[in-house]
Amino acid sequence: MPSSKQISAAYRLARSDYTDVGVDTEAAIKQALSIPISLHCWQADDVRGLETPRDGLDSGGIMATGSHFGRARNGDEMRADLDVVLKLLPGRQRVNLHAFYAETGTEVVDRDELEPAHFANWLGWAQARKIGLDFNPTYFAHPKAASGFTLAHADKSIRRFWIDHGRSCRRIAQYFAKKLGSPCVINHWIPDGAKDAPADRWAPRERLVESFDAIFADRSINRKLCIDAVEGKLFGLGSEDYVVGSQEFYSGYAQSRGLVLCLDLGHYHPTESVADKVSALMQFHPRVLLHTSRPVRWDSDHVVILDDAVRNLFLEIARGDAWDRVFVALDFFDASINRLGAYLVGARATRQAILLGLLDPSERLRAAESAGCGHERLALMELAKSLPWGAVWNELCARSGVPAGAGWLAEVARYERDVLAKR
Ligand code: RNT
Ligand code: ZN
Repeated sequence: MPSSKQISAAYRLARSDYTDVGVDTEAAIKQALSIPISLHCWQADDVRGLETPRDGLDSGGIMATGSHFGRARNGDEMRADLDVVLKLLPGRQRVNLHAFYAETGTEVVDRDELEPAHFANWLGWAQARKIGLDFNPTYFAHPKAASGFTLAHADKSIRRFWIDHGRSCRRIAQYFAKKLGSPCVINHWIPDGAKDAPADRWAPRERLVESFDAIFADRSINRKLCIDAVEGKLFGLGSEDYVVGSQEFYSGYAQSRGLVLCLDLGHYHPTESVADKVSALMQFHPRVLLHTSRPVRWDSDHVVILDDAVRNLFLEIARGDAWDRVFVALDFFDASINRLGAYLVGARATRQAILLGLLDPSERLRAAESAGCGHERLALMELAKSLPWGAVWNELCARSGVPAGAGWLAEVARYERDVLAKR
C-alpha cells in the first residue's frame, strides 16, 4: 500500500498531466466523492431474504451460485458486514433494501401486509450512520410467484396480492424518505415471463399495465419522496423466451407515467451498449436509475469490475453532464467469494468509473471533432487511456480516509478470520 507521502507526490504529477489536457482533477475528485452509490443489501446473504420458511423457493430467474463460507444469516450479521464495507469505501453511499429483508420476529407477516415497523432495525441503523435508504418490492421467492407470474398473472387474486405488496412497499419507501430526510428510490422488478414460446404475448403485458397503474394510483404517496423506477430485462432463468416487462415495455410505461427507467448493465443482448442508450433514452426520460452489474454468458449479475461497459456508461453520463439525472445503484451477487470483497470490488469499480468519466478531456475532444480533426480526436482519446488516473484515485481514497490501492484487503482478511470463519 502506498504511503501518504507517495500518494501526494504521485497525485501532484498526475494533476499536472491532466491540467495539460484541460482537466481539473480537484473538481473531478470532489464531484466523484459526492455522487451517492446505493449498496444493495442482497450481496450479503446471496439474495435469500430474512423470511421464514424460505428454503426451496424459486427466486424468479435470478440465482446466486457458490458456497463460500461466512454468508450473513440474519439482519444483525448483514448490518455488521455492511458496516465494514461502508468503512472501506470512499465517497457517499446509500443502502438499498429489498422487502424480504423485513424483520418480523416470531410473527409471520406476508408481503401484502408489510409496514414500516418491520424495518425498524434497518431504519435505526441507517439513521445512526446518516445514510439514505432505497427500497425494492420483492416480487419473487414466494409461493405466489411460483408459477413465474406475479403482477401479470392471469389470476386476479394473485395480481391483487402483488399489487397490495407494491402499494405497501411504496408506503414504506415514503416512510424511509421522511425519517431519513432523503428521497427513497424504489425499484420495481418482476420476474414474469415464459420459458418457451407463449401463445399470447399480449394479455400479460396488458395486465401488467393495469397492475402497475393500480399500484401507482395511490394518492397518499408523494412522488418527490418515493421515487419509483421500473426495470426491464431481456431474459431470466426460466423466462428465456418471453419477459413481460421487457425494455420496450418499461421504456414506454415509465415515460407515459412519469416514472424513472432503470437500466441494468446485465439485461441486454451482449452486443448492445447501455452507454449508447443513455443519450437516446434521456432525450425523453428525465431521469434513469443505473444498476451496475456484469453479464457473463447466461448470468447477468457477476461482481462489477472496471470493464468497458461500466467505464463507457459513466463516460457518457460525464460527457452529457447528466449526473443530476441519474441514480447509481449496484446489483450483483456472488456466493463463491468473500462477500465483503465482492461489495468492495464492485463498489470501488463503480466509483472509479465515475471518476474516470469526470477525468475525460471532453472539451478537447469536442474541439478536435468540431474542427474536423478526426485523427486528433482519436489520438486524444487514446492518450486519455494512459493518463495516470490511478494516482488521482489514490488521492480520492486518501481524502476520504479509506485505504488506497488494495489496502482494504488486510481489513477484509482480518474480518474473515475473526468473524466470517466462525459463522
Ligand atoms: C433482476 C434485477 C433486479 C434484481 C434485484 C434483486 O434481474 O436485476 O434488480 O437483481 O431486485
Ligand atoms: Zn437490476
